[in-house]
Amino acid sequence: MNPTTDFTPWPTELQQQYRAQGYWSDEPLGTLLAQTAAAAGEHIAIIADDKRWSYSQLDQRANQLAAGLLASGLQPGTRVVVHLPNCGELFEILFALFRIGVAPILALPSHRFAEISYFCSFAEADAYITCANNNGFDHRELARQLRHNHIIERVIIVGDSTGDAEEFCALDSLYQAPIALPNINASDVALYQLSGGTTGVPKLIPRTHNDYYYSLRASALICELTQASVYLAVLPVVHNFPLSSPGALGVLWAGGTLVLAENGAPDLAFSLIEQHQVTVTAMVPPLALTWLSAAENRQKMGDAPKLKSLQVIQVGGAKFCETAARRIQPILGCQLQQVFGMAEGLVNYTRLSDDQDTIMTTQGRPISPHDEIRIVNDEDRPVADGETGHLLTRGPYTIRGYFRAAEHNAKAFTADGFYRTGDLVRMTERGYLIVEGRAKDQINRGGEKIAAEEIENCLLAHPQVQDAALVAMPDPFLGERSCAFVTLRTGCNQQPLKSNELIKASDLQRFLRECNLATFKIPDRIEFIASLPQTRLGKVDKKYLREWISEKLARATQLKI
Ligand code: OOB
Repeated sequence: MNPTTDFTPWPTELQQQYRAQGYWSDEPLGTLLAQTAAAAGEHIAIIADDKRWSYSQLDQRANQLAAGLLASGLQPGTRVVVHLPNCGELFEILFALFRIGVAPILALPSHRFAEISYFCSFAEADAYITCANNNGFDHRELARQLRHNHIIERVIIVGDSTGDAEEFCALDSLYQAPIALPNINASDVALYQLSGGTTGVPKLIPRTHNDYYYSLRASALICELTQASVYLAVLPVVHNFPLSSPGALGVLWAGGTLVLAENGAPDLAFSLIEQHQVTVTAMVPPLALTWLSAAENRQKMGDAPKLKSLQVIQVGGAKFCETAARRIQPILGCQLQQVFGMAEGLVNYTRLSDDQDTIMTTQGRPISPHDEIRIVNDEDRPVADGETGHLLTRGPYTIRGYFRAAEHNAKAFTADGFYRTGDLVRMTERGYLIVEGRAKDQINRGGEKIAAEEIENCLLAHPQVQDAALVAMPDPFLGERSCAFVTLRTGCNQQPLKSNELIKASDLQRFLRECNLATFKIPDRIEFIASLPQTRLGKVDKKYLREWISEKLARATQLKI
C-alpha cells in the first residue's frame, strides 16, 4: 500500500484532538454489532421479506462468515467489491468484512459492467460479492464477463449459485465455526463509498472505522434513535444516506430494528410501515413526491394508508422544495427532517426540535461542533455573512483525499485540507445551511449523481460524435434530468455526414446503453447542434446550454397549456 495516494490521513494534531474530544473511539465497526448483541441479543435486528435476524444471530453469522472468508484466502488489508441490493445477507457480509479488515467497495445496485469492472481493476479488488439476480438483471452474467476478461478471479454469490461451482463460490458454503479474528486498527479504512463525481471516472472514498463510526453514532443521537426505532430502508442501503445518516448502521448501533425493502414503491412501503410499525425512513425528493400523491389519492378513495407509527421522514440527496416540504406533515402525518450530506463526509440535519420554518426552509446544520464550514467566493475568500458561496468543509469524518487520485485531490481539497463540495450554499444566522445551487459539473437526477465528464467521454467514443456537453435540465419530478448537446463529425476518417438526421438521438442512447453504464446515466435528451458555445475563456458555455434547454422546455410546456 502506498499511504500517500491510497489514503490521506488527518494531521496528527487533529487526530489527537478528535480522540481527546471523544469523536474517535478507536473501536472498529465490527464491535458495533457485538455490543448491541451483548446488550439485546434476542431483539430483532433485521427484517427482510419473511427472514429475520436477531442481534445475536446476526453477530454469530458475521463471525462464522468472517472465519470462512479468511479460510477462503481473503487477506486483511485488501479490498472487495460488494454489489448487492437491499438484503439481510449484506449486513452479515459487511460485519464479517469489518472484522477481518477487508474493505468493501460499496457499488450501487444500478451499477453495471462499466462501473463494476472499473472498481475491480482500479482498486485491485480480491473478490466480487454479488447476488444471482436482481430486478431482472443477471449478476452472474456480469460476474462471468469479469472473470472472462481476467478482471477478477474470485466471485462470491449470495443466493442461487447452482451449476456454477467452478466459476462461483456460494456465500452459503463459507460459514464456518468462529475463530480468533485479527486485530483491527480503527484508523484503517473500513469501507469505500463512491463519489457522485465530476470527473471521467468515479472516485473511491476511503472511510475509516473511526470516522464512520463517529458519524453514524452522532447521527443516531441527533435523530433520537433508540431500541424502539424501526427504520425502513427503501433507498439502496449501501449509499451513505441510508447506511450511516443514521441509516441502517445507526439503527443497529441504537439497537433498533432495520426493515429492508426492495424499493420505495408506496404499495410496498405503506404495507411494510403498517406491518412492522415503522417509525422512521429516509428518501430522496422524488420519492417523497410519489408518497405524497399516493397517500392523497388513497385518502380520496377512502383508503388512507395506515402510517400512524411513522414519526420521521428524512428527505435528502437533492434539494427538497419548500412547497413539497410543507405537505409532509399534513398528508403523511409525520415530521420532516431535511438531510444534506455527501459520501465524502459532512452531513447536515434539521433537528427534530427545530421550529417549522427552519425545517421547511433549510437543509440543516452539521453533525459535529468540529465540522468546519467555510463559504467562499471564486477566489477562495470568505463571503459576507449570509451571502451565497462555495461550501468548503473539513472535520472529524470528512475525508482528506480520494483513493489513488493525487492529481484530482490537489483540486478537490484546499492546501489546508478543506474539501471543495462543489455546492453553493448560504448560512443562516443560526448556522443552518441553505443549498442554493451547484458549481460542480454534475447532474443531480433526483438524488442520483451523474458526472458530466464521464458521459461526455462515452459519447466521444462514438465514431460520429465530434464533441459533447452534458448539462442539467429542469424537471418537475426529479428536479433535474440530463441533456447531452452533441456536435457531429463531418469528415475525418468517417463517412461525411450530409445532415444531422443521419444519426438519431435514440441511436446515441442505444450506443450508451451498450457501454453497459448504470441506466440513470443515459442522457434523457440529446440535442444536436452545429457547435458548442464557448465562454470568453474558451471553455464550453454550459450555463448558456442550461438556459437554452430550460427556455425550450418552458416554451414547449406553454404551448401544451
Ligand atoms: C448524498 O451523498 P452523495 O455523495 O450521493 O451526494 C452529495 C451531493 C451534495 O454535495 C449535494 O450536491 C447533493 O448531493 N445533496 C443535496 C442534498 N443532499 C445532498 N443537495 C441539496 N439538498 C440536499 N438535502 O446525497 C447524501 C449523503 C448522506 C446523507 C444525505 C445525502
